Amino acid sequence: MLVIGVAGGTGSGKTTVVRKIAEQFQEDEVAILSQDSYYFDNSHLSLEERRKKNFDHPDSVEFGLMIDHVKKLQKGIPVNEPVYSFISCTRMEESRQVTPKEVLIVEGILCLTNKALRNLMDIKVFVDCDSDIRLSRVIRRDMNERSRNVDQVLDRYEKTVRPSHLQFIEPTKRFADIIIPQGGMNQVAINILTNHINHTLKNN
Ligand code: UZR
Ligand code: MG
Repeated sequence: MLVIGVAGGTGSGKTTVVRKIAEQFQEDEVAILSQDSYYFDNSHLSLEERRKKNFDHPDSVEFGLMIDHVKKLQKGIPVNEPVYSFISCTRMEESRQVTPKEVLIVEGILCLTNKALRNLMDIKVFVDCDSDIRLSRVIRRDMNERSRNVDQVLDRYEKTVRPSHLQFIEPTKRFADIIIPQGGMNQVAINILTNHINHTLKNN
């Protein structure tokens, strides 16, 4: 199995890059694990306390479980990826079964911050994007999909998202094999990556 890690700031276009790569393959060839699913369940806290948490800090993610799941998939064992709600900031009762495929894409803002997880990756990708574009995307997305208002989004951006990006996420660019500028819009980079994956699959 080929493990590809895709990191980059919030709103950089990671999800789009991953979707565009996955579209180039058959459904039975590519599995995806999202770091967003592995946020710790904070249901013991009140909603207000949960919303105040720094979700851009590596400690907010249950990397132990994520690593365990990647290792299991590498051994050919299916796993149950948690389902996380960005609205309640808790883990849902249900989970999503992920079965091992030839390619596993691990995606998320902090997925290159953890050394043990990095070591499981064959290809490390960092999706790069100017912070003004990321912020404008995040404002739209969080208002549309994560039931926030503009003040809540900007407040969080100033207090946690931006400082944590600079402290934890941006520095992981140095671990990347490939840096993709202009994220999901960069069809050339997506093609190069897709060709490389195809080539590797054929030669295995
Ligand atoms: P992507 N996040 C939330 O907003 N709420 C949560 O309960 C958990 C995470 C945000 C997080 C981060 N912080 O920037 C973003 N904020 O999800 C990462 N704001 O998601 O990779 O899809 O951008
Ligand atoms: Mg995303």
